[in-house]
Amino acid sequence: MTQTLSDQLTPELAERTRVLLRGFGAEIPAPGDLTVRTPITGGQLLTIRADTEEQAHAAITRAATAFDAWRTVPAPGRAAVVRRLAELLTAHKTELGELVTLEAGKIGAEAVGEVQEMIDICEFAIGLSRQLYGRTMPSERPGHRLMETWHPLGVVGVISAFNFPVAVWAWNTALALVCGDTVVWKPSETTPLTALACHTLLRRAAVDVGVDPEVHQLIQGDSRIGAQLVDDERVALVSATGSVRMGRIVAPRVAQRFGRCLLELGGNNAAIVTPSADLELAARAIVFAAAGTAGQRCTTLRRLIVHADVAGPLTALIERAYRQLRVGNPLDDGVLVGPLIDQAAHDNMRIALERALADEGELVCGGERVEVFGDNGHYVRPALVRMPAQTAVVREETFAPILYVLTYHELEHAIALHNAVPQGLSSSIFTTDQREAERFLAADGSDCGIANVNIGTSGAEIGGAFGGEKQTGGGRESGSDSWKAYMRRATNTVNYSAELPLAQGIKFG
Ligand code: UN1
Repeated sequence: MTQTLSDQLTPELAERTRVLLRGFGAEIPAPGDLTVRTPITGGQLLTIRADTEEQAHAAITRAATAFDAWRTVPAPGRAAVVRRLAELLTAHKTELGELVTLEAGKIGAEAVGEVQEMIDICEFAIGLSRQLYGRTMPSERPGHRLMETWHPLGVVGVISAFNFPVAVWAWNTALALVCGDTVVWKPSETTPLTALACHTLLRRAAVDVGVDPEVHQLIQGDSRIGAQLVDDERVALVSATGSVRMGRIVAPRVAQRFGRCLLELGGNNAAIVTPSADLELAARAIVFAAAGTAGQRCTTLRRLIVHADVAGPLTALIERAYRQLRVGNPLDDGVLVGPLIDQAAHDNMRIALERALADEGELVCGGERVEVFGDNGHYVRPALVRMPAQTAVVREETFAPILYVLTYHELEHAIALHNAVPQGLSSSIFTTDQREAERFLAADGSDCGIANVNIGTSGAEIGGAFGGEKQTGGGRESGSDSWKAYMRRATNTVNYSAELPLAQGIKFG
């Protein structure tokens, strides 16, 4: 029955995908060797042709050529294309959200939220275009001025992941464009159609405001195409989002040619819940952070470190919420947990759960497959697992909805446990005790790039810098002064006197 439903649904979803693509003004790609599936049924939406090595090379050439003129356009003028993109995104918000749901499996609210995140970063970038500030410093020499200026960097290669198929591209692209860079985008091979939609909208925005559309290039394919961006000397910055394994390949290769890298790799995010916490609030935040996006955010909450005195009641609250979570077709209203991206994600979840149980973990609830469309699509109930210790499997990032619960007695021990993983992206503490909150945010508190109080680990706003430490890769994207990664800094000393005093008081001749 459900199997049949999926057989009927897949062609409908495929047709809907074509309608959406046409609505963005995109051409339906010619059939090719890359199969695009929807995680909703696991069925095929379209096939597309992956780019060849020559095509990717030509795209980088076009971006490098466009850069020559683009870098001389004043930054507020460059913002015009980003402003127009924001307008188009606003006009197509629902449809682009729907395409994200079809291709990545996100529920509607989260998919539209992702498009909103794109609009937010566009607005940020537009304002930023008038605030690419350099400093002036007092020169030690009379009649001299010392200052720094920020200049466009060059071609930026953006490698993005399936789980935020459009927002992370927008973080990079909106900033890169106002900074005067051109962009070559290699999206995940799992989500090439949302990429095609964004690429089409951006090119349209460029044409609408009289900007050379070649400032943005899209190349499609697997990691071999990505490797071209990594190795091409003309790509000044490689901004890559993905696994630690991918980062280990990308970073040394870019460093080898003295290129720059901006890495946003895995997270293994934890929340500490202290006895003073508002448990109802904590439970709500925890459920969204751990089960939202079916556990497939890099900011997903994966470890809960709870004081022994409140572990019982908190786990009970989370368990109750988990049992009520509706798992199903992300296109249906009321569904909160959509599918995992593919079979491999499902296998990884199963293996992680087996390992956790072998480590004497106790499954509180969840973890089982949910048959939404029979054998098709990989739907699971988010799992809650009580762990006696932070074993190897807990220290790894499994990109699926598993929340491990550990207990502590002393806050110092909780912070030590919190930091005893190789990743360092996001973190939270739930407490109403200011001392505990400040202790967590202090230099010897959370070692992550993001440290929150009384909110979950996921769902960051664009205004702050986004990224993390240790194996997360050290990069910062999005807000604050992350733009500096997309520009080069020049230090300028100007002598407006008729003398030639040397620095450090040196007399020469
Ligand atoms: C990601 O999962 O790669 O903070 C990005 C969040 C989102 C971005 C996640 N704003 O969860």
